[in-house]
Amino acid sequence: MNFSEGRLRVFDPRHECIDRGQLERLQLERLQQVVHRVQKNVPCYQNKFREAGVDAREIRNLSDLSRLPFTTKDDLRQNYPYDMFAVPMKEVVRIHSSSGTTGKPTVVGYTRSDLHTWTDLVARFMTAAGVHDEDIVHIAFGYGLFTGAFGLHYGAERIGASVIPMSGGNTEKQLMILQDYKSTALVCTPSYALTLADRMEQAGMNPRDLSLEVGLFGAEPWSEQMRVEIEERLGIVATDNYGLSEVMGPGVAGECLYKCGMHIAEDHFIAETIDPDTGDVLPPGSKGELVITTLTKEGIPLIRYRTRDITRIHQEICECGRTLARMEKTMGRSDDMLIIKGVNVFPTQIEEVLFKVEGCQPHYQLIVDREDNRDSLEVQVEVQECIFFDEMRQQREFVQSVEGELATMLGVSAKVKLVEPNSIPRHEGKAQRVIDRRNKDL
Ligand code: DLL
Repeated sequence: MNFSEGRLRVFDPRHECIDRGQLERLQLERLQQVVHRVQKNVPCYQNKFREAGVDAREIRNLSDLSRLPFTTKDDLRQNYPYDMFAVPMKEVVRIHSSSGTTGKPTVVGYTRSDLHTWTDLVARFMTAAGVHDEDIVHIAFGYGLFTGAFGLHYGAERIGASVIPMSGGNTEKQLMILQDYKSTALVCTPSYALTLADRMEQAGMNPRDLSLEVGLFGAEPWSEQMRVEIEERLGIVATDNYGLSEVMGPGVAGECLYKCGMHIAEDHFIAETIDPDTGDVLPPGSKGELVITTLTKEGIPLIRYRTRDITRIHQEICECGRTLARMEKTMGRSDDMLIIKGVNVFPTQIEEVLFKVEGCQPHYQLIVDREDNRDSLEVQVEVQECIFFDEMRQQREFVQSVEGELATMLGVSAKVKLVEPNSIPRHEGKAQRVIDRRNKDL
Protein backbone atom coordinates (compact mmCIF):
# COMPACT_ATOMS: atom_id res chain seq x y z
CA MET A 1 0.00 0.00 0.00
CA ASN A 2 1.20 3.53 -0.43
CA PHE A 3 0.07 6.98 0.56
CA SER A 4 -0.04 9.83 -1.90
CA GLU A 5 -1.80 13.14 -1.51
CA GLY A 6 -2.80 11.86 1.94
CA ARG A 7 -4.96 9.14 0.43
CA LEU A 8 -4.59 5.45 1.01
CA ARG A 9 -4.16 3.61 -2.27
CA VAL A 10 -3.26 0.05 -3.12
CA PHE A 11 -0.52 0.48 -5.66
CA ASP A 12 2.17 -2.18 -5.81
CA PRO A 13 4.91 -0.82 -8.11
CA ARG A 14 7.20 -3.77 -7.30
CA HIS A 15 4.81 -5.94 -9.29
CA GLU A 16 2.73 -3.49 -11.35
CA CYS A 17 5.82 -1.76 -12.75
CA ILE A 18 8.06 -4.83 -12.84
CA ASP A 19 10.67 -5.16 -15.57
CA ARG A 20 9.59 -7.83 -18.12
CA GLY A 21 12.69 -9.96 -17.63
CA GLN A 22 12.11 -10.07 -13.90
CA LEU A 23 8.40 -10.74 -14.45
CA GLU A 24 9.18 -13.69 -16.67
CA ARG A 25 11.51 -15.17 -14.07
CA LEU A 26 8.79 -14.83 -11.44
CA GLN A 27 6.23 -16.36 -13.79
CA LEU A 28 8.45 -19.33 -14.57
CA GLU A 29 9.12 -20.04 -10.91
CA ARG A 30 5.41 -19.87 -10.11
CA LEU A 31 4.45 -21.87 -13.21
CA GLN A 32 6.79 -24.71 -12.22
CA GLN A 33 5.24 -24.77 -8.76
CA VAL A 34 1.64 -24.78 -9.95
CA VAL A 35 2.24 -27.46 -12.58
CA HIS A 36 3.82 -29.70 -9.93
CA ARG A 37 0.89 -29.03 -7.60
CA VAL A 38 -1.81 -29.99 -10.09
CA GLN A 39 0.14 -33.02 -11.26
CA LYS A 40 0.36 -34.21 -7.66
CA ASN A 41 -3.18 -33.37 -6.52
CA VAL A 42 -5.68 -33.22 -9.39
CA PRO A 43 -6.57 -36.49 -11.17
CA CYS A 44 -7.92 -34.59 -14.20
CA TYR A 45 -4.46 -33.04 -14.76
CA GLN A 46 -2.69 -36.32 -14.08
CA ASN A 47 -4.70 -37.85 -16.94
CA LYS A 48 -4.32 -34.84 -19.22
CA PHE A 49 -0.54 -34.65 -18.75
CA ARG A 50 -0.20 -38.40 -19.29
CA GLU A 51 -2.24 -38.21 -22.50
CA ALA A 52 -0.17 -35.23 -23.73
CA GLY A 53 3.05 -37.02 -22.77
CA VAL A 54 4.32 -34.20 -20.53
CA ASP A 55 5.64 -34.17 -17.01
CA ALA A 56 5.89 -31.20 -14.60
CA ARG A 57 9.70 -31.62 -14.44
CA GLU A 58 9.95 -30.81 -18.14
CA ILE A 59 8.75 -27.21 -17.69
CA ARG A 60 12.10 -25.40 -17.84
CA ASN A 61 11.18 -22.28 -19.80
CA LEU A 62 8.06 -20.19 -20.22
CA SER A 63 7.88 -21.40 -23.82
CA ASP A 64 7.33 -24.95 -22.47
CA LEU A 65 3.87 -23.77 -21.42
CA SER A 66 2.64 -24.40 -24.96
CA ARG A 67 3.38 -28.12 -24.48
CA LEU A 68 0.78 -28.33 -21.73
CA PRO A 69 -2.81 -29.27 -22.61
CA PHE A 70 -5.68 -26.79 -22.47
CA THR A 71 -8.37 -26.83 -19.78
CA THR A 72 -11.96 -26.16 -20.86
CA LYS A 73 -15.29 -25.47 -19.23
CA ASP A 74 -16.18 -29.08 -20.08
CA ASP A 75 -13.33 -30.33 -17.87
CA LEU A 76 -14.85 -28.37 -15.00
CA ARG A 77 -18.31 -29.71 -15.76
CA GLN A 78 -17.08 -33.30 -15.91
CA ASN A 79 -15.44 -32.84 -12.53
CA TYR A 80 -18.47 -31.12 -11.00
CA PRO A 81 -18.59 -30.00 -8.28
CA TYR A 82 -15.25 -30.38 -6.48
CA ASP A 83 -12.99 -32.79 -8.35
CA MET A 84 -10.77 -30.10 -9.87
CA PHE A 85 -9.89 -28.76 -6.41
CA ALA A 86 -6.20 -29.11 -5.56
CA VAL A 87 -6.61 -28.87 -1.77
CA PRO A 88 -8.71 -30.79 0.77
CA MET A 89 -12.12 -29.27 1.46
CA LYS A 90 -11.08 -28.16 4.95
CA GLU A 91 -8.75 -25.60 3.34
CA VAL A 92 -11.52 -24.14 1.19
CA VAL A 93 -13.12 -21.13 2.86
CA ARG A 94 -15.37 -19.79 0.06
CA ILE A 95 -17.26 -21.23 -2.88
CA HIS A 96 -18.54 -19.34 -5.93
CA SER A 97 -19.77 -20.45 -9.31
CA SER A 98 -20.13 -19.26 -12.87
CA SER A 99 -23.18 -17.43 -14.13
CA GLY A 100 -23.65 -19.65 -17.20
CA THR A 101 -27.24 -20.18 -18.23
CA THR A 102 -26.87 -23.59 -19.84
CA GLY A 103 -25.85 -26.86 -18.22
CA LYS A 104 -24.30 -27.27 -14.80
CA PRO A 105 -22.52 -24.22 -13.43
CA THR A 106 -18.79 -24.44 -12.82
CA VAL A 107 -17.81 -24.42 -9.16
CA VAL A 108 -14.73 -22.68 -7.77
CA GLY A 109 -13.21 -22.85 -4.29
CA TYR A 110 -10.93 -20.32 -2.58
CA THR A 111 -8.44 -20.95 0.21
CA ARG A 112 -7.72 -18.18 2.71
CA SER A 113 -4.64 -17.24 0.71
CA ASP A 114 -6.71 -17.16 -2.53
CA LEU A 115 -9.10 -14.69 -0.91
CA HIS A 116 -6.16 -12.48 0.12
CA THR A 117 -4.76 -12.49 -3.41
CA TRP A 118 -8.20 -11.82 -4.90
CA THR A 119 -8.76 -8.87 -2.57
CA ASP A 120 -5.33 -7.42 -3.36
CA LEU A 121 -5.76 -7.73 -7.10
CA VAL A 122 -9.21 -6.11 -7.06
CA ALA A 123 -7.87 -3.32 -4.83
CA ARG A 124 -5.04 -2.84 -7.33
CA PHE A 125 -7.27 -2.36 -10.35
CA MET A 126 -9.78 -0.24 -8.42
CA THR A 127 -6.90 2.01 -7.38
CA ALA A 128 -5.72 2.19 -11.00
CA ALA A 129 -9.28 3.23 -11.91
CA GLY A 130 -9.15 6.12 -9.45
CA VAL A 131 -10.83 4.70 -6.32
CA HIS A 132 -9.33 5.81 -2.98
CA ASP A 133 -10.09 5.64 0.73
CA GLU A 134 -12.45 8.62 0.72
CA ASP A 135 -14.73 7.06 -1.87
CA ILE A 136 -18.20 5.74 -1.16
CA VAL A 137 -18.52 2.67 -3.37
CA HIS A 138 -22.02 1.62 -4.40
CA ILE A 139 -22.00 -2.03 -5.44
CA ALA A 140 -24.99 -2.92 -7.61
CA PHE A 141 -23.82 -6.39 -8.67
CA GLY A 142 -25.94 -9.19 -7.22
CA TYR A 143 -24.45 -10.68 -4.04
CA GLY A 144 -24.42 -14.46 -4.17
CA LEU A 145 -22.62 -17.15 -6.10
CA PHE A 146 -21.65 -14.59 -8.77
CA THR A 147 -18.12 -13.31 -8.07
CA GLY A 148 -18.75 -9.67 -9.07
CA ALA A 149 -20.18 -8.26 -5.86
CA PHE A 150 -17.97 -10.02 -3.30
CA GLY A 151 -14.86 -9.43 -5.42
CA LEU A 152 -15.30 -5.66 -5.65
CA HIS A 153 -16.65 -5.43 -2.12
CA TYR A 154 -13.51 -6.76 -0.46
CA GLY A 155 -11.22 -4.93 -2.88
CA ALA A 156 -12.87 -1.60 -2.07
CA GLU A 157 -12.67 -2.30 1.66
CA ARG A 158 -8.96 -3.09 1.31
CA ILE A 159 -8.49 0.37 -0.18
CA GLY A 160 -10.32 1.80 2.81
CA ALA A 161 -13.32 3.07 0.86
CA SER A 162 -16.82 3.00 2.40
CA VAL A 163 -18.68 0.15 0.75
CA ILE A 164 -22.44 0.12 0.19
CA PRO A 165 -23.41 -3.53 -0.48
CA MET A 166 -26.55 -2.52 -2.37
CA SER A 167 -26.76 -5.70 -4.52
CA GLY A 168 -28.80 -5.89 -7.75
CA GLY A 169 -32.40 -5.00 -8.49
CA ASN A 170 -34.87 -2.52 -7.03
CA THR A 171 -33.75 0.29 -9.28
CA GLU A 172 -35.87 2.97 -7.54
CA LYS A 173 -34.15 2.22 -4.25
CA GLN A 174 -30.76 2.23 -5.95
CA LEU A 175 -31.43 5.80 -7.08
CA MET A 176 -32.46 6.89 -3.61
CA ILE A 177 -29.34 5.39 -2.05
CA LEU A 178 -27.07 6.84 -4.73
CA GLN A 179 -28.51 10.25 -4.01
CA ASP A 180 -28.87 10.16 -0.22
CA TYR A 181 -25.70 8.23 0.65
CA LYS A 182 -23.68 10.40 -1.75
CA SER A 183 -22.00 7.47 -3.50
CA THR A 184 -18.91 8.54 -5.44
CA ALA A 185 -18.12 5.27 -7.24
CA LEU A 186 -20.59 3.00 -9.02
CA VAL A 187 -19.91 -0.70 -9.59
CA CYS A 188 -22.19 -2.75 -11.87
CA THR A 189 -22.53 -4.02 -15.43
CA PRO A 190 -22.32 -1.30 -18.10
CA SER A 191 -25.83 -2.11 -19.28
CA TYR A 192 -27.20 -1.61 -15.78
CA ALA A 193 -25.41 1.76 -15.59
CA LEU A 194 -27.48 2.82 -18.60
CA THR A 195 -30.66 1.50 -17.01
CA LEU A 196 -29.87 3.64 -13.96
CA ALA A 197 -29.30 6.66 -16.22
CA ASP A 198 -32.67 6.07 -17.94
CA ARG A 199 -34.52 5.79 -14.67
CA MET A 200 -32.88 8.92 -13.32
CA GLU A 201 -34.03 10.83 -16.35
CA GLN A 202 -37.55 9.42 -16.06
CA ALA A 203 -37.65 10.39 -12.39
CA GLY A 204 -36.56 13.92 -13.28
CA MET A 205 -33.21 13.49 -11.50
CA ASN A 206 -30.12 15.11 -12.93
CA PRO A 207 -27.27 12.56 -12.61
CA ARG A 208 -24.87 15.48 -12.44
CA ASP A 209 -26.44 16.53 -9.13
CA LEU A 210 -25.27 13.24 -7.62
CA SER A 211 -21.82 12.81 -6.10
CA LEU A 212 -20.77 10.09 -8.56
CA GLU A 213 -17.29 10.55 -10.02
CA VAL A 214 -16.22 7.16 -11.29
CA GLY A 215 -17.84 3.98 -12.57
CA LEU A 216 -16.16 0.59 -12.66
CA PHE A 217 -17.96 -1.64 -15.10
CA GLY A 218 -17.41 -5.19 -16.21
CA ALA A 219 -18.81 -8.72 -16.49
CA GLU A 220 -20.11 -8.23 -20.05
CA PRO A 221 -18.84 -6.85 -23.36
CA TRP A 222 -19.39 -3.16 -24.07
CA SER A 223 -18.17 -0.89 -26.84
CA GLU A 224 -16.19 2.37 -26.72
CA GLN A 225 -19.36 4.13 -27.87
CA MET A 226 -21.19 2.78 -24.86
CA ARG A 227 -18.45 4.15 -22.63
CA VAL A 228 -18.93 7.61 -24.14
CA GLU A 229 -22.69 7.39 -23.61
CA ILE A 230 -22.32 6.32 -19.95
CA GLU A 231 -19.70 8.97 -19.23
CA GLU A 232 -21.80 11.72 -20.76
CA ARG A 233 -25.09 10.73 -19.23
CA LEU A 234 -23.83 10.01 -15.73
CA GLY A 235 -21.09 12.66 -15.76
CA ILE A 236 -18.43 10.18 -14.61
CA VAL A 237 -15.20 8.54 -15.74
CA ALA A 238 -16.01 4.95 -16.74
CA THR A 239 -13.43 2.16 -16.76
CA ASP A 240 -13.61 -1.47 -17.78
CA ASN A 241 -12.54 -4.48 -15.76
CA TYR A 242 -12.44 -8.13 -16.69
CA GLY A 243 -12.42 -11.49 -15.02
CA LEU A 244 -14.12 -14.84 -14.95
CA SER A 245 -15.19 -16.97 -12.05
CA GLU A 246 -13.19 -20.03 -13.13
CA VAL A 247 -9.97 -18.04 -13.02
CA MET A 248 -10.77 -15.94 -9.89
CA GLY A 249 -13.59 -13.51 -10.70
CA PRO A 250 -13.03 -9.77 -11.22
CA GLY A 251 -9.42 -8.66 -10.76
CA VAL A 252 -7.82 -10.59 -13.60
CA ALA A 253 -7.46 -7.33 -15.56
CA GLY A 254 -8.58 -3.74 -15.23
CA GLU A 255 -8.11 -0.36 -16.88
CA CYS A 256 -6.16 2.53 -15.45
CA LEU A 257 -7.33 6.08 -16.05
CA TYR A 258 -5.58 6.17 -19.44
CA LYS A 259 -8.30 3.76 -20.62
CA CYS A 260 -6.14 2.06 -23.21
CA GLY A 261 -6.64 -1.59 -22.37
CA MET A 262 -6.94 -3.56 -19.16
CA HIS A 263 -3.72 -4.29 -17.26
CA ILE A 264 -3.49 -8.03 -16.70
CA ALA A 265 -2.27 -9.14 -13.26
CA GLU A 266 0.62 -10.99 -14.91
CA ASP A 267 2.36 -11.69 -11.62
CA HIS A 268 -0.55 -14.06 -10.88
CA PHE A 269 -1.69 -15.13 -14.36
CA ILE A 270 -0.03 -15.97 -17.66
CA ALA A 271 -2.18 -14.76 -20.54
CA GLU A 272 -1.79 -16.18 -24.05
CA THR A 273 -3.84 -15.59 -27.17
CA ILE A 274 -4.44 -18.56 -29.42
CA ASP A 275 -6.07 -19.28 -32.74
CA PRO A 276 -9.38 -20.74 -31.53
CA ASP A 277 -9.52 -23.23 -34.40
CA THR A 278 -5.98 -24.63 -34.35
CA GLY A 279 -4.97 -23.90 -30.75
CA ASP A 280 -1.71 -22.31 -32.00
CA VAL A 281 -0.22 -19.58 -29.82
CA LEU A 282 -0.30 -16.16 -31.52
CA PRO A 283 2.32 -13.40 -31.15
CA PRO A 284 1.49 -10.44 -28.83
CA GLY A 285 -0.82 -7.95 -30.54
CA SER A 286 -2.74 -10.55 -32.59
CA LYS A 287 -6.44 -11.04 -32.16
CA GLY A 288 -7.28 -14.41 -30.67
CA GLU A 289 -8.86 -16.36 -27.86
CA LEU A 290 -7.55 -15.50 -24.43
CA VAL A 291 -6.07 -18.45 -22.54
CA ILE A 292 -5.15 -18.03 -18.88
CA THR A 293 -2.93 -20.04 -16.54
CA THR A 294 -3.29 -19.25 -12.84
CA LEU A 295 0.11 -19.05 -11.12
CA THR A 296 -0.72 -18.66 -7.46
CA LYS A 297 -4.20 -20.07 -6.94
CA GLU A 298 -4.39 -22.90 -4.42
CA GLY A 299 -8.07 -23.94 -4.37
CA ILE A 300 -8.57 -24.58 -8.05
CA PRO A 301 -5.48 -23.81 -10.12
CA LEU A 302 -6.10 -23.92 -13.87
CA ILE A 303 -3.57 -24.61 -16.59
CA ARG A 304 -4.17 -22.93 -19.96
CA TYR A 305 -7.87 -22.28 -19.40
CA ARG A 306 -9.68 -21.44 -22.64
CA THR A 307 -11.78 -18.38 -21.81
CA ARG A 308 -13.54 -18.21 -25.23
CA ASP A 309 -13.10 -14.42 -25.01
CA ILE A 310 -11.62 -12.76 -28.07
CA THR A 311 -9.08 -9.99 -27.54
CA ARG A 312 -5.57 -8.72 -28.27
CA ILE A 313 -2.73 -8.36 -25.75
CA HIS A 314 -0.25 -5.47 -25.91
CA GLN A 315 3.03 -5.43 -24.03
CA GLU A 316 4.07 -1.81 -24.63
CA ILE A 317 4.47 0.14 -21.39
CA CYS A 318 1.44 2.27 -20.51
CA GLU A 319 1.64 5.99 -19.84
CA CYS A 320 0.58 5.33 -16.25
CA GLY A 321 3.94 3.60 -15.69
CA ARG A 322 2.51 0.12 -15.23
CA THR A 323 4.45 -2.42 -17.24
CA LEU A 324 1.84 -5.19 -16.99
CA ALA A 325 0.48 -6.10 -20.42
CA ARG A 326 -2.93 -4.75 -21.42
CA MET A 327 -5.77 -6.66 -23.02
CA GLU A 328 -8.13 -4.83 -25.34
CA LYS A 329 -11.82 -4.65 -24.52
CA THR A 330 -13.06 -8.09 -25.46
CA MET A 331 -15.25 -8.13 -28.56
CA GLY A 332 -17.27 -10.86 -26.99
CA ARG A 333 -17.00 -14.58 -26.56
CA SER A 334 -16.24 -16.83 -29.49
CA ASP A 335 -19.39 -18.75 -28.50
CA ASP A 336 -21.45 -15.50 -28.63
CA MET A 337 -20.15 -14.73 -32.08
CA LEU A 338 -22.97 -15.03 -34.56
CA ILE A 339 -22.36 -16.53 -37.94
CA ILE A 340 -24.85 -14.89 -40.26
CA LYS A 341 -24.78 -16.15 -43.82
CA GLY A 342 -21.23 -17.31 -43.12
CA VAL A 343 -20.06 -13.91 -41.86
CA ASN A 344 -18.79 -13.57 -38.28
CA VAL A 345 -20.70 -10.90 -36.40
CA PHE A 346 -20.15 -9.76 -32.82
CA PRO A 347 -23.02 -8.01 -31.01
CA THR A 348 -20.55 -5.28 -29.95
CA GLN A 349 -19.99 -4.34 -33.63
CA ILE A 350 -23.71 -3.69 -33.98
CA GLU A 351 -23.70 -1.74 -30.74
CA GLU A 352 -20.93 0.50 -32.10
CA VAL A 353 -23.06 1.45 -35.11
CA LEU A 354 -26.26 2.02 -33.13
CA PHE A 355 -24.53 4.25 -30.61
CA LYS A 356 -23.26 6.51 -33.39
CA VAL A 357 -26.70 7.13 -34.89
CA GLU A 358 -28.52 10.08 -33.40
CA GLY A 359 -32.00 9.08 -32.28
CA CYS A 360 -31.14 5.46 -31.45
CA GLN A 361 -31.30 4.67 -27.75
CA PRO A 362 -28.63 2.41 -26.26
CA HIS A 363 -31.05 -0.52 -25.87
CA TYR A 364 -31.15 -3.18 -28.53
CA GLN A 365 -31.78 -6.84 -29.12
CA LEU A 366 -30.72 -9.11 -31.96
CA ILE A 367 -33.09 -11.71 -33.35
CA VAL A 368 -31.44 -14.35 -35.49
CA ASP A 369 -33.58 -16.76 -37.47
CA ARG A 370 -33.41 -19.09 -40.44
CA GLU A 371 -36.04 -19.37 -43.12
CA ASP A 372 -35.71 -21.50 -46.26
CA ASN A 373 -32.14 -22.22 -45.18
CA ARG A 374 -31.24 -18.54 -45.20
CA ASP A 375 -30.09 -16.78 -42.05
CA SER A 376 -31.73 -13.52 -41.14
CA LEU A 377 -30.67 -10.92 -38.61
CA GLU A 378 -33.13 -8.42 -37.20
CA VAL A 379 -31.84 -5.59 -35.06
CA GLN A 380 -34.52 -4.24 -32.77
CA VAL A 381 -33.54 -0.88 -31.41
CA GLU A 382 -35.31 1.57 -29.18
CA VAL A 383 -35.55 5.05 -30.64
CA GLN A 384 -36.53 8.42 -29.27
CA GLU A 385 -40.27 8.95 -29.24
CA CYS A 386 -40.06 11.70 -31.86
CA ILE A 387 -38.63 9.18 -34.34
CA PHE A 388 -40.96 6.36 -33.35
CA PHE A 389 -43.98 8.55 -34.01
CA ASP A 390 -42.45 10.23 -37.05
CA GLU A 391 -44.08 10.21 -40.46
CA MET A 392 -43.75 6.88 -42.29
CA ARG A 393 -41.50 8.35 -44.94
CA GLN A 394 -39.07 9.87 -42.44
CA GLN A 395 -39.07 6.70 -40.40
CA ARG A 396 -38.28 4.66 -43.52
CA GLU A 397 -35.37 6.93 -44.35
CA PHE A 398 -34.06 6.59 -40.80
CA VAL A 399 -34.27 2.78 -40.96
CA GLN A 400 -32.54 2.72 -44.34
CA SER A 401 -29.69 4.85 -43.09
CA VAL A 402 -29.12 2.58 -40.05
CA GLU A 403 -29.32 -0.50 -42.29
CA GLY A 404 -26.74 1.06 -44.60
CA GLU A 405 -24.32 1.75 -41.70
CA LEU A 406 -24.77 -1.80 -40.40
CA ALA A 407 -24.14 -3.36 -43.81
CA THR A 408 -20.89 -1.38 -44.13
CA MET A 409 -19.72 -2.37 -40.66
CA LEU A 410 -20.75 -6.03 -40.71
CA GLY A 411 -20.44 -7.00 -44.35
CA VAL A 412 -23.84 -8.66 -44.18
CA SER A 413 -27.32 -7.19 -44.32
CA ALA A 414 -29.51 -6.78 -41.26
CA LYS A 415 -33.13 -5.68 -41.00
CA VAL A 416 -33.71 -2.85 -38.56
CA LYS A 417 -36.92 -2.63 -36.55
CA LEU A 418 -37.56 0.49 -34.52
CA VAL A 419 -39.27 -0.15 -31.22
CA GLU A 420 -40.77 2.13 -28.60
CA PRO A 421 -38.65 3.44 -25.73
CA ASN A 422 -38.62 1.02 -22.76
CA SER A 423 -39.95 -1.94 -24.74
CA ILE A 424 -36.76 -4.07 -24.68
CA PRO A 425 -36.38 -6.02 -21.42
CA ARG A 426 -33.79 -4.59 -19.00
CA HIS A 427 -31.52 -6.87 -17.01
CA GLU A 428 -30.08 -6.21 -13.60
CA GLY A 429 -27.08 -8.43 -14.21
CA LYS A 430 -25.59 -9.28 -17.57
CA ALA A 431 -27.60 -8.06 -20.56
CA GLN A 432 -29.03 -10.68 -22.92
CA ARG A 433 -28.75 -9.17 -26.35
CA VAL A 434 -29.23 -12.14 -28.65
CA ILE A 435 -32.23 -14.35 -29.34
CA ASP A 436 -31.14 -17.06 -31.74
CA ARG A 437 -34.15 -18.95 -33.04
CA ARG A 438 -32.19 -21.03 -35.53
CA ASN A 439 -31.82 -24.01 -33.24
CA LYS A 440 -35.41 -23.97 -32.02
CA ASP A 441 -36.13 -27.45 -33.44
CA LEU A 442 -33.03 -29.12 -32.02
O1 DLL B 1 -18.34 -11.88 -14.94
C1 DLL B 1 -16.54 -11.84 -13.33
C2 DLL B 1 -16.62 -10.37 -13.26
C3 DLL B 1 -17.48 -9.77 -12.37
C4 DLL B 1 -15.81 -9.58 -14.07
C5 DLL B 1 -17.52 -8.41 -12.29
C6 DLL B 1 -15.84 -8.21 -13.98
C7 DLL B 1 -16.69 -7.61 -13.08
P1 DLL B 1 -18.43 -14.88 -14.95
O2 DLL B 1 -19.81 -14.69 -14.50
O3 DLL B 1 -17.80 -16.21 -14.76
O4 DLL B 1 -17.48 -13.88 -14.22
O5 DLL B 1 -18.37 -14.47 -16.48
C8 DLL B 1 -17.13 -14.43 -17.15
O6 DLL B 1 -17.96 -12.66 -18.57
O7 DLL B 1 -15.55 -14.97 -19.82
C9 DLL B 1 -16.46 -12.78 -20.37
O8 DLL B 1 -17.11 -13.43 -21.43
C10 DLL B 1 -17.46 -11.89 -19.64
N1 DLL B 1 -16.79 -10.69 -19.12
C11 DLL B 1 -16.35 -10.45 -17.88
N2 DLL B 1 -15.82 -9.20 -17.80
C12 DLL B 1 -15.91 -8.65 -19.03
C13 DLL B 1 -15.53 -7.41 -19.61
C14 DLL B 1 -17.55 -12.50 -14.24
N3 DLL B 1 -14.99 -6.44 -18.91
C15 DLL B 1 -17.34 -13.96 -18.56
N4 DLL B 1 -15.77 -7.25 -20.94
C16 DLL B 1 -16.04 -13.77 -19.30
C17 DLL B 1 -16.33 -8.23 -21.68
C18 DLL B 1 -16.51 -9.62 -19.88
N5 DLL B 1 -16.73 -9.40 -21.19
